[in-house]
Amino acid sequence: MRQVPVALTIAGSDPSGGAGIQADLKTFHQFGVYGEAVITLLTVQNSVRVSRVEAIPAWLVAEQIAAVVEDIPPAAAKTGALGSAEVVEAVARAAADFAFPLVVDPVMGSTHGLELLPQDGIRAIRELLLPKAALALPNVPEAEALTGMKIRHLDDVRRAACLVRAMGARAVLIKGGHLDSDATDVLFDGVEYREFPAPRIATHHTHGTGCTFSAAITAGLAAGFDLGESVARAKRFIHQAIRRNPGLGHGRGPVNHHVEVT
Ligand code: PXL
Repeated sequence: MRQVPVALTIAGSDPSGGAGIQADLKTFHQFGVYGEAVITLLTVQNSVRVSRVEAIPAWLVAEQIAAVVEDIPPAAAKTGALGSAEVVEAVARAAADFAFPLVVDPVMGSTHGLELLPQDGIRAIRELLLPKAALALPNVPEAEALTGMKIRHLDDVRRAACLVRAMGARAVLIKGGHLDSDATDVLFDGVEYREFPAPRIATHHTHGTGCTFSAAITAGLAAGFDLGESVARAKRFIHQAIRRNPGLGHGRGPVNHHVEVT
């Protein structure tokens, strides 16, 4: 019998510790989950700027995944920034053999605007990776890039969730953080729409919010919670993590990965 749930992140490095694999591992740990991390790209960044993105070759990403999965297979995995169409393709190929759910966070740009995935990578996500996803969780700009539609209201969000699900993801959660209204997320599993509302918090310390949220969902799945419960727990966690941000950095600082999991 396993003593501890295991989760894997396949994502980029943020040396400032707020986003990417660093955020994922801290979140896994806070949820009582043992974390594994396959690195897909390196960024040079702090809370003020992202000045460089260096991709890791696809074969090296594939070798890392194979090594950890053969030895300590996770109970759930997530993807974050993948950096190139070739890496997306390598991850999709590996995922064909995954015996555990894959959460796909289709990261396209950093909070500061620097590109973390080129156009052909977006197409590869749509065509190769979404069909392998137990859950895809785009934010509004990412959902717009995937579907080609303009999203303004909650009605648009529901329609976009349906369209992204038609691309092959078993469930879709569109994050409302970029909407003008409150930060309502919409989950569509093919049967029903479920809304996860949250009041907007007035702060610019939101660096790594998406990574932390998807890692929290992945940790919940790894620990055996169902999808709805995993999303609800993750939503409570990220809301508190933003609200109680530690105020670090001279720019857009990180959220608080130490808040209680409830
Ligand atoms: O939040 C998107 C994201 C994902 N991965 C890495 C990042 C960022 C945003 O800055 O740096 C490595």
